[in-house]
Formats: sequence, C-alpha cells, structure tokens
Amino acid sequence: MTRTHCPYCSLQCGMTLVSTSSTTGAGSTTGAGSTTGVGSTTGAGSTTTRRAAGLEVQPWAEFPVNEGGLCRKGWTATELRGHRERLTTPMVRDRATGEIRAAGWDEALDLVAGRIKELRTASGPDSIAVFGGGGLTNEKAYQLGKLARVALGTSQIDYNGRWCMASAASAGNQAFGIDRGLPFPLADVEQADVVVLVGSNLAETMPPAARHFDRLRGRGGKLVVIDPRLTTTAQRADLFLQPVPGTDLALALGALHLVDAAGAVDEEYVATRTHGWDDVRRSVASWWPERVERVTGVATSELRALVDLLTSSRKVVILTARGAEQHSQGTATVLGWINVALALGLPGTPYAGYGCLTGQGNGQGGREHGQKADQLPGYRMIDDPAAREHVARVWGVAPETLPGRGRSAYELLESLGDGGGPRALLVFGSNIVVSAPNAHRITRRLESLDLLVVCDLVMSETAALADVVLPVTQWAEETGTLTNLEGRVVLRQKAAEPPKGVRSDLEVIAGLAERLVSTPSTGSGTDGPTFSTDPEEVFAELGRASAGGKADYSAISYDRIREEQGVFWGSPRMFTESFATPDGRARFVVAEHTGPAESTDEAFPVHLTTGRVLAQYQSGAQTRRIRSLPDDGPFVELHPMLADRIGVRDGEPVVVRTRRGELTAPAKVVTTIRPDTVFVPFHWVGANRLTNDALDPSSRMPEFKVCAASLGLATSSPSGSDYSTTDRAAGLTA
Ligand SMILES: Nc1nc2c(c(=O)[nH]1)N[C@H]1C(S)=C(S)[C@@H](COP(=O)(O)OP(=O)(O)OC[C@H]3O[C@@H](n4cnc5c(=O)[nH]c(N)nc54)[C@H](O)[C@@H]3O)O[C@H]1N2
Ligand SMILES: Nc1nc2c(c(=O)[nH]1)N[C@H]1C(S)=C(S)[C@@H](COP(=O)(O)OP(=O)(O)OC[C@H]3O[C@@H](n4cnc5c(=O)[nH]c(N)nc54)[C@H](O)[C@@H]3O)O[C@H]1N2
Ligand code: SF4
Ligand SMILES: [Mo]
Repeated sequence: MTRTHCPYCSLQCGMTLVSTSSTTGAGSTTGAGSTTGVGSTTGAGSTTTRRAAGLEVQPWAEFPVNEGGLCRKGWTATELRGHRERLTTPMVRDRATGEIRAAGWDEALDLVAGRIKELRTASGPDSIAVFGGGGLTNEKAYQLGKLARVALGTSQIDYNGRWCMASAASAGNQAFGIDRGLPFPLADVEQADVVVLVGSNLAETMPPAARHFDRLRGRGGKLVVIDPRLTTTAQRADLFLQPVPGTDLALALGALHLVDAAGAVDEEYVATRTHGWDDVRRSVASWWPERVERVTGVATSELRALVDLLTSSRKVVILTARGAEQHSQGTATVLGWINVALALGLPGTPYAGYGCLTGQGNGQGGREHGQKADQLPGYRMIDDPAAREHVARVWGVAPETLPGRGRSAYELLESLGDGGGPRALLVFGSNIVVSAPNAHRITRRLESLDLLVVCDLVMSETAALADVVLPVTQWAEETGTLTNLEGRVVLRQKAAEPPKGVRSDLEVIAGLAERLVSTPSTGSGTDGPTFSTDPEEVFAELGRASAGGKADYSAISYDRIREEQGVFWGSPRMFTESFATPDGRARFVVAEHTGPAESTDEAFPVHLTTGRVLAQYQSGAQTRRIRSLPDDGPFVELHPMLADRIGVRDGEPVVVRTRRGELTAPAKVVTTIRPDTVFVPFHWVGANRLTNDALDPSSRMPEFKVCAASLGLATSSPSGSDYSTTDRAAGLTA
C-alpha cells in the first residue's frame, strides 16, 4: 500500500495505490467508483473494477485537500499502466526513409548527444532548445533547467506553464512581490462570506475541490461565477455573470468604480498596506456601469448585485483561473481583480484575499525551479548577479558560464527551425502539437527542425514527429515531489516497478549530461556539475539551490512531507503582516482595458473560446488512451439561436473557421452558452488550429480564450473531426 497523489491536475488529490498482483485476478474488492479494467485488452465485455495492471486506486481519506474524493480521471489513472500503447523502448527515425525503429538506450543517447555536439560546434549552444512541462516533478524541472544551463549551455529553455498561469504569476509578482497560486489553504474558502470565481469551471476541472465551495454555501456563504457559459460550476452559483469572452477586465474596472462610489474602499488598509491607489482610482472613474454593460454584455443590475455582495461582506475571496487569464490582456485582467481585492482590504486578512487556481500537477513548483526562460531555482531571476553566484556555486560551475534569458514558450516554438532560431528541441512533458496555439504553424516549425527529441510515456502527437523518442517512467513508477495549487509540497511515491526498458526522466537527463559535459572542474574549487538520478538527492540539492530565494525549499525533506501530509513552502497563509515587495506594501497597478487582439467582424462574426471537459486531461495524450474515459472527439458548443441561424441541429457536423485554420466537429446545441460565442474543448487535435497566438505583453501568454470565428454547415461526414486520423495514426506508429 502506497500513499501518493493523482498524476494529473494541481489539486494533487491524495490517493492510495494497492498492489493487486499477489491477490486473485478479477473480482473488485472495493465498492465505489468502478471503472472498466484495462486488464482485458480485448475491448468489449471487460469486467468493471478499479484495478489495472496490478495496481488499484483506493481513497486516502486523511489527506486534507480532497478527503478521499477523486474525479473519474483519478480513479482510472492506473489504466495507463500496462497499456498496449505504452512506450517501452527508445525509437530512432531514419530521415532518409521516414521509418522509425526500436533502438538501444546507448545508441539513442549517443545519437542525440552526437547531433547536439555537431550543432553546438556549428551554430553555438543556443541552437539547442529545451521545452519542459508543469506536470514534471520539482526534481525533474530543476534538473532540466540545470541540463540546459550547465550541460547544453543554452539559454533556450521554457515550458508549457507559460500557457497556463503565467498571467497570474506576472500579476502576482507586480502586485504582491511574489507568485504563489493560493496564498492560503484551499479549505479556507469554506469560512468566507463570498467567493468570486472568475473564469474557473472547477466542478469539471478539479471536482473534489467543489466540496469546499459546497460547504461555503452550506454555511450561508455566497458563490459568484463569471463565465460566458453557464457551466456545471456556475449552476451552483448564487450569482452568475455571463460576459463576452475577453471582457473580464472591463468588469473588474466597473466593479471597482462602484466599490469606490459606494464609499466601500478600506481607506486605512489602502493607506498602510498599499501604494498606488490614487492612480487606480482615477483610472476607474470613467467605468460607469452602462459603459461596462456595453463592453461586457453584463447588465448593470448584475454588476450592482456583485458589488453589493462585495461591499456588504468582510470575508471575500476572489479567484481567477484560465478563463480570465488566457488572454493577450490576461495580466492586466488579473491586476484589475487584485485592485478590487486591495481596495476592499482583503489580501492578508483571515479567510479573504485573491488567489489563482493553478492548473497542472506541478503548476506551482514547475515555475519555481528553473525551467522558465528567465529563471534559476528558488524563483531566482537569471539576470540577477547574486542569484547566478549562488546557483553556480551549488552547481559547481563558474557564474559567468551560465547563459542569460531565453525566449518565452510560444516565441521559442515559433522561432524553431525555419523560424531562424534553435535547430534542435528536447521535449519533456508536453504535447505541443495539440496544445500550442496556432498549432498548424507550430507543427510546421517542429517539422523543420534538424533534431526533435521527445521523452514521453506514449506516442503522443508530438512524439510521432520526433527523430528520437525516449520512453520514460510514469507517476506510479517513480518518486518525486510536486507543489499543489496551495503551495503545499507533496510526495509522489513509487508503487510499482516500471516496464523493462523504460528509464526515468532523471536518468535520461543524467545520460545526456554525462555525454555532453566536457570536463568536470571549473576552477571554482568543486568537482564540477553532477546529475544525480536519485530523486531524494536531487531534492536536497534543489533545497540548497533554492535556499534564500523567494520559493525556498531548503527546510523541506521527504520525511517531513510524509509526516505532515505535505509541507508548505513559506507560510501557509501569506501577507498577514507584509507583502513580498521591498517595502512590504502591495502595489495597485493601473490596468487599461484594450479588449481581445482580434475582434469580431462580418467575416468572422462569433467569439470562439476553448477549454476543458471533465473526463479528458490537457492534450489527451494520457486520458484519450484510458478506455473507461469517454473519447468522443471535439464538439462545437453553441446556442440554439446561433444553430438556427446557420441551420444546424444538435449532433450535426459544423465547421468553425478562423483566420488560422478550420475544424469540423459535431454541434452541441445548448442554451447555457452566450448566443454570440462558441466553445470547443482542446483535448483533441483541432481546437488549436483555430486559436490566436497573440501574446500578453508581460506574461507572454497566448490568447487561447478568445478569437473571432465563423460557422458553417459541414459538407462532409460528421464524426470526421480531423482529430481521429492523426490521433489513431500516432497510436499505431507506437
Ligand atoms: N478535466 C480536466 N481538469 C483539468 C485539466 C484538464 O485538462 N481537464 N487541466 C488542468 C489545468 S493544466 C488547468 S490550467 C486547469 C484549468 O481550469 P479552468 O480554468 O477551470 O478550465 P478551462 O475549461 O480552461 O476554463 C474555465 C472556464 O473559462 C471560461 N471562459 C472562457 N473564456 C472566458 C472569458 O473570457 N472570461 C471568463 N470569465 N471565462 C471564460 C470557459 O467557458 C470555462 O468554463 O484545469 C486543470 N484540471
Ligand atoms: N486551446 C487551448 N489550448 C490550451 C489550453 C486551453 O485552455 N485552450 N490550455 C493550456 C494549458 S493551461 C496547458 S497547462 C497546456 C497543456 O498542454 P500540454 O503541454 O500538451 O500538456 P499535457 O497534455 O499534460 O502533456 C504532457 C505530455 O507529457 C507526457 N508526460 C506526462 N508525464 C510525464 C513525465 O513525467 N515525463 C515526461 N517526459 N512526459 C510526461 C504526457 O504523456 C503528454 O504527452 O495546454 C494549453 N493549451
Ligand atoms: S481533481 Fe485533479 S488531482 Fe484530483 S483526481 Fe481529478 S485530476 Fe486527479
Ligand atoms: Mo494549465
């Protein structure tokens, strides 16, 4: 029996994995949450049980975040073990024939290191790029940053978290001097009077978290949801506002205008704990409710109802998620809501404040230990001389050998190959072909590389393009730490042996480093850089490298995490005395509403937004392969009025076009979406052929959540969403 955490989202639900290999085969011994077992690989008629490939998921009732609850993705997570599409051997592509064949580890690693050396000699270290992921453990993220800076010598590293909570991170740094998703434990929301969710569908994206919001309402607290769709989450709300996508900032400005007009600004808090209110006050003066209604489509009465709730309660929590953040003005939007929170005197007071609901399993830790283009471990900045000095000492290299800042995720991918930037890319933990915006263009960039290396568990759509595919262990087969949305560092513990032939990411990184680091010593009196493959050792090194930084992990150990059910870095409740700015005060920052980068017009008259459904995770590389989760392909959610206008009925194929691409998928006709907006989930190839790659100026976050689209009747067959062919082909290649 092993206590560990779900492999997927930032809630990092505690779970127990029980080995079933010693017990008899079929019968399920536990009650609830049954799913189709993968044990029977023959499709139809399989028995229902939660066990698969010798591991069964059971609750871990004492873990405080989810209290034993899991969503269906968590209950079925072990089905990917022993899956027929699991990669178990390195693969190497012959560029002359296009054929991909099995190879030994030494052959594959030698080949990768050899080509990297050639490129490095010919074009310099920045011709090699690295792309990481917010699902990687802290140890992997740390080691990947070190691989780039020390073994490859490249500045060109970034990761998919740039597409996730980067706008909230940027806003948090500007306003509070620190970037931590939730500055308080999630369960604190139960004690609030009012919680406002801006662009979060947490009933589908972190279902076990919903219990905390249900208890809030059980105590008489109020839940407000702001979303262009009346989602499962919004259906539980006491107040629901349904803005046009991309207009949340105008709503925040209007809310602050009314808070001020009502005389509800906490003048003492503003005077003693903040700077900059006067400028912000002036900037919201012209945001009359009528103007807000014209921009957002939210009736003045609804905005007033929101502000009445905010001003009549003391304990208000404002939470943003991707709906508000994934915009070219995402940072400004978050700052707009932080301004509301500061004016009301909330951050740092009990059961109140602002927080961002981080998304990926290690969304928080993944952005703290150096896989970001501008960052060194401990949330240190790479262009800070003191930071370079400290980290270089831990790494056993000279500070001047560390490269500077690289490009942000989208800019990096856009520059690859034909784009004039790096000629080689190493990918760890992201399925770019599905999840990058303007995906056609990015896929062409990947295809133009001299060398694409992908480490993955399965043949993802991105791995299917690679020259070298390296098979790695998955969560149940490895140990490491992740930092959940609250800043709680949790321990993933190994529960089973990996298939033969598979290596951990740490082993892959060490294998490459060994071949690429020329001579150890650098004259700094140490033995030069080393790359441990033992996660606990790497964590201890990460602790030293992060010591004294903003995200300081030096006091955390595996033993402490086991004993304390996770350990928060810093304080569980932040900002009670001061903020992380030099003078301890929070900053009001003026945020101007400019609107989405692309507006609707005659040719593209509707707003397109994208997001998630409960049963699929991210690019779907993992969950589309779990047979007890529905994998029906994308759909186009639209209002009956819009459906009537183009003459499509529920289930019939509809074409969505944008300036970048098109997608055909069945219409899902619902009254819960704004009539001027369509929604497409992004878990399958397709949605991102449509999305806009306009970037936020500060966070470099792409505008996943709004662009202009047109709709039409499809002439070809329905189920023909273009996803299926690519997807199945990728599966077969494996
Ligand atoms: N089932 C499932 N759960 C997941 C994931 C998954 O892939 N599947 N991924 C995890 C990750 S990495 C993340 S980042 C989180 C994301 O979690 P969420 O942010 O909750 O997920 P999304 O569905 O991307 O977006 C949330 C909502 O934003 C709304 N929205 C769209 N445009 C706008 C807008 O302009 N303004 C506002 N206010 N709302 C808008 C959408 O209608 C949607 O309901 O989920 C995590 N959990
Ligand atoms: N249109 C649209 N696009 C979006 C979004 C949206 O809302 N709309 N959301 C964005 C957001 S918030 C996110 S977070 C991204 C996520 O999108 P991706 O970056 O594609 O994330 P995943 O699908 O989780 O990809 C993880 C890949 O790594 C593999 N993997 C899993 N664990 C490990 C590991 O430990 N090591 C290695 N080497 N590989 C591993 C998985 O099999 C999978 O292929 O998508 C973004 N794209
Ligand atoms: S909510 Fe997130 S962490 Fe919890 S079981 Fe579902 S996917 Fe896993
Ligand atoms: Mo995310």
